[in-house]
Amino acid sequence: MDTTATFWMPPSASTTAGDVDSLFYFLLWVSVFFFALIVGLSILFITKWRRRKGDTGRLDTGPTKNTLLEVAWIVIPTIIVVIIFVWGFRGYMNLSVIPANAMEVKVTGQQWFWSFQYPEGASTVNELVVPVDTPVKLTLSSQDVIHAFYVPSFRIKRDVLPNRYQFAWFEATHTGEYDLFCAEYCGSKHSQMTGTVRVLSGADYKAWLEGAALAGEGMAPAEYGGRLYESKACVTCHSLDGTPGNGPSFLGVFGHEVTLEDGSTVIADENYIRESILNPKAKLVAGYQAVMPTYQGLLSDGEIDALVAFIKSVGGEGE
Ligand code: HEC
Ligand SMILES: [Cu+2]
Repeated sequence: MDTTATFWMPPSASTTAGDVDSLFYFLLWVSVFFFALIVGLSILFITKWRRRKGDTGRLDTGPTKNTLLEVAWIVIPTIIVVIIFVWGFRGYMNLSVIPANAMEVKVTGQQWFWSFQYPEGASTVNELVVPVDTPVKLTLSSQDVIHAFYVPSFRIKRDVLPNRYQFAWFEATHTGEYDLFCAEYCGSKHSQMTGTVRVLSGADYKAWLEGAALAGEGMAPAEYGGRLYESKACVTCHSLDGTPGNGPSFLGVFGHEVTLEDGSTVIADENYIRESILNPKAKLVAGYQAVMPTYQGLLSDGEIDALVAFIKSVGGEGE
């Protein structure tokens, strides 16, 4: 199997993709064949037996019964439909029955990003990192509305619902980067709810896990915070240049007075920032909706410190 895209299909890079594709091509060519047959015969009959000049207007009597023909048009389509059913059902089972030795990744969808938690404790946002040639089980859930986890190159798509777990699995056959989409309209920034699946060799994956544990080491906290601002998707709602988005801009927030929904005010200090990240609904900024997801469990203390340092650095204190 090769990973190049075709006219009809994106690259195929999972163990189940080949089967999905062959069934698709079978359906496609069966449809093309019958389309050509039916339209071709229609055109032929229309021209051959059209009313000509001098016709009296009475219909000729044709054959009234042809048992062989009738049996053929019942039996042949039935066989084709049964083939499609069996083929499709086997493919469906294949996609639904998760191999027992699969490594497990927890996937969370929320407006408007994906987050991933790995068995070893690492976590990522909008980037799923997996080893090649290893079955991966995804346990999917949503923090808010219905999303859908869709990786075209693996031919998997699964609805992601609040209040219950959904499952999907895949085994990547090639290293590389593959697109990840949300395939269920989930609000104003649905189209930006995209990401990447990065498939690494076994050794690179181990190295990545170790690197993830050391992330931010040797970097100034504000610089590391700037990375997290992008990698943890704060960037989708908070600008740095003063433009309000779904959330207030970070420009000049730190050290200033913030008016809250109930009319009271607070000074945006370290504790306020920290609380805003872990428990966004505790103090709502006036004029904004409570759409910020909690990052409880998604960010370590070190990461929160870095984000606080970053927000401080964005035209903060008395600029
Ligand atoms: C889905 C959109 C969204 C995302 C993603 C998001 N926020 Fe927010 N954030 C908001 C909204 C809306 C508010 C204002 C309402 C509130 O206080 O909850 C807010 C408020 C805040 C505040 C208080 C700001 C102020 O002006 O008082 C901070 C600090 C903050 N967010 C930090 C973050 C950080 C750090 C991240 C990333 C780790 C992040 N947010 C991700 C939507 C978002
Ligand atoms: Cu979505």
